[in-house]
Amino acid sequence: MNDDVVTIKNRLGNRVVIPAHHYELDEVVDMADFLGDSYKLAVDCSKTRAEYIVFGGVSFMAEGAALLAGSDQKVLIPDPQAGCPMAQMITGEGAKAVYETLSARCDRQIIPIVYMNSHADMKAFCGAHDGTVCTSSNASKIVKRFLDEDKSVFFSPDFNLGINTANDLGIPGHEVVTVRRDGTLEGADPSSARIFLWDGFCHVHKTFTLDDISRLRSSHPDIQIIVHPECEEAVVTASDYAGSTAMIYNTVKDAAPGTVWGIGTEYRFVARMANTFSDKTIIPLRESICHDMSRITLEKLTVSLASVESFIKDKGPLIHPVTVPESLKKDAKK
Ligand code: CIZ
Ligand code: SF4
Repeated sequence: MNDDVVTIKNRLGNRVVIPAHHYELDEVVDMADFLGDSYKLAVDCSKTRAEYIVFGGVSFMAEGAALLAGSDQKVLIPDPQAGCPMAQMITGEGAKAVYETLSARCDRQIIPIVYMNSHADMKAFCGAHDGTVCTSSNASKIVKRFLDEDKSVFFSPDFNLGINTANDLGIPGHEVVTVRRDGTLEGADPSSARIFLWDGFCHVHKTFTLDDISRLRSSHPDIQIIVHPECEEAVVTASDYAGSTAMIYNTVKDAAPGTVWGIGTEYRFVARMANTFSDKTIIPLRESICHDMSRITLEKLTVSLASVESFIKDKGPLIHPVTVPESLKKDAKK
């Protein structure tokens, strides 16, 4: 099967690229032209001139590539069912209704900020309402910028990234409102609140617990704990560091040989780091897997690549094209 992907890729040459997210199966990562977190993949895809981008990742990431792709480029996802449950916890339409309700109750202008892990309709909603898209590495900087302008912020979809960002910025709890997915509000008085947090979550990162950290700290007294800010507030607080996938990777890469790391993010990524950085001891907080990422298999990748060849040859169907409606593109790109 490996040969199949390699053979087809060789025939297609630089007409095709395969980007893959760090959380993908090894068999997909092994075939990738470039690897990264969602932000790096979006940037790298925007630079490629390949006509066909066969995406190893979940649908919002492939959509991001389609958003930035040129009119002569096509993005394919080997399994369109590979979605991110967190990104699906809010829609552009739902967010607009909530935003209008909140705006009517808040004394300040509210700026919507959406995490990269979201669909194009959410990005378009933010773009159309003076808002923006953030990553886990620049969330604090972006939220701060708007707070400094005396605006309030509606942050979605990830509650944990939002509350961890609020903590980073020292925003007191009495200025934070949680917006439940059923529309109810909890916490601060909405009229004076500075930050409204949608209560979406990533089940992969939410799984890590304080017990996981205590267990590792007692068995490895020198351990340093590093987690992704999609983890629970208490877990982030009890860790030594928190940061994006890229930050976790670089911190461990640059650490001294012999150091011991407990890592709270997707298991396959942690297991690969343990292999790559074998001069350090790398232990997952627990084996938490993103099953949506697992939907992209070598077999499906091969089928997608083969469909590119048959499309070029005799206009066979592409398996599976990812497009963003023209009506969303302009606002989402903002
Ligand atoms: O949880 C995820 O899916 C992450 C951290 C994605 C990414 O690369 O930003
Ligand atoms: Fe979504 Fe979490 Fe999977 Fe990332 S790890 S794609 S946020 S479910």
